[in-house]
Amino acid sequence: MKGKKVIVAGAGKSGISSVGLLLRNGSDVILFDQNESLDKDALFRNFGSPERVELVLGGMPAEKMKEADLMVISPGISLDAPFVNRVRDAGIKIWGEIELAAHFNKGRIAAITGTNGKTTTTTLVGEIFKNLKKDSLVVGNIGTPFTQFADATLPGQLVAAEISSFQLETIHDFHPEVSAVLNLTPDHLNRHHTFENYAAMKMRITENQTTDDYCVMNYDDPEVRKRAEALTNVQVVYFSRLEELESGVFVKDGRILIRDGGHDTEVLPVSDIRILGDHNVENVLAAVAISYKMGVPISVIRDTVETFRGVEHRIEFVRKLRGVEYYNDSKGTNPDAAIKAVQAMRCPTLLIGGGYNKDSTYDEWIEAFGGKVRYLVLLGETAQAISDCAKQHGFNQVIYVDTLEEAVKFCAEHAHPGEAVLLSPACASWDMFKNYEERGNLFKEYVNQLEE
Ligand code: UMA
Repeated sequence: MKGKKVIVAGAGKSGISSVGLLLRNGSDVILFDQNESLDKDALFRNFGSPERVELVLGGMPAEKMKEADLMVISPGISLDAPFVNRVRDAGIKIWGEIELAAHFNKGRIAAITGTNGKTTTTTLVGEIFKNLKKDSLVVGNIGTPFTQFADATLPGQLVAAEISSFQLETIHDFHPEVSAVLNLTPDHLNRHHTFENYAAMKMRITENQTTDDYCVMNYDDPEVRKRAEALTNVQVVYFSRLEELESGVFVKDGRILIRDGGHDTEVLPVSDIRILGDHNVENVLAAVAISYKMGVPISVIRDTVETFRGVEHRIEFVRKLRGVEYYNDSKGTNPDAAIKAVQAMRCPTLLIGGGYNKDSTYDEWIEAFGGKVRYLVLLGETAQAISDCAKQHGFNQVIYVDTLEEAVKFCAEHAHPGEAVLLSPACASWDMFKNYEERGNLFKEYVNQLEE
């Protein structure tokens, strides 16, 4: 990278972190973002050598392209964007932020993808790694760009990486030692157009793996299994919540077992897992399989799983007020994730949903209400579409609100003791918020402001 000129597209977390890595390693950077109203001074404050960064906002001039050797693209930018096509046509290589990180990485990567459960599984794997080696890293879509640390990694250092379909679109040599595909259901169809494209993008996580490597796959998910059966370049390790496997990680008589080379080892009873719901049992099974194949001793895996309490914004208990429990599931950014949350509720629930439009369908989510949802309180771009869908399924208790604060107030006024209020939007947050974290944090703030 020394002496190269690199365009970094997108000045969000990934872009800023990529610029940092490139500067540390001797490149000059053109930082490009289509948003003309970004605060230039604030952006430059992120960089140690700002004189080696040129900021271009709005449009990408042709002469800038001529100067560049490479473009590093942020995951939020679609490869269909017109400026990306022009860069490609100009013969400039395009790497994703993960590919740039992989180029510098010396650590041992466990890379986790799938539609849902990525963050929980990556967090748990990261905790397991940290309990074995303090210098282990947790990076990727989870919120800490890999490029922040990649060039400082040491041989053998353990890296737990959450990897999204957006990030996999622009890998070339990214090569995890253990990969995992947790599940596959439709998501991000506005970006990937079809489920087949989306699933194919997720499967790219195995693209550079070899028969010395492992891919941890969900045996119970037909879409994953079908694709696992077609894999020849890597050793597949299955996990299953429902079936006893010939080899892999599975539940038998309420206990989690690892079966390897015909030998069974008990990890722990399912009843010792502290995170709610069947989907979380699956996340634990995956994390056990991943850590085991990365060589972590079972005692370390067991001790970590026993004490793991889950992640923020994922069916997160916020507060109990006048007998009503409030849960923040802002990370429920697609119908499948939201189904898991509503299924995990054990009492009548006032559900807050709606948000950015990803062309999802909401039928299965509404069907999963199963008589448990008393009110569906809707906000954001998708409110009308969700309401229409709910009514088609005979669910009429729909309320529209303009703000999240209004949604919380409505629920606080209408919930009875013994009921729950759940923010689980089934949609991304980008229509009204910066990200799901901001949405979840605001929800918690409004809930905590409710008076006793
Ligand atoms: N931008 C453009 N043109 C575009 C789109 C965006 O110029 O067409 C610019 C925006 O003006 C903005 C910047 O790009 O300034 C934002 O870049 P980004 O959207 O790639 O966001 P980052 O802040 O870099 O965050 C990204 C991930 N975001 C997305 O994939 C949309 C974060 O995942 C990730 O945590 C972070 O990198 C660190 O790796 C978030 C996410 O929602 C959590 N991911 C999706 C999901 O989980 O479903 C995939």
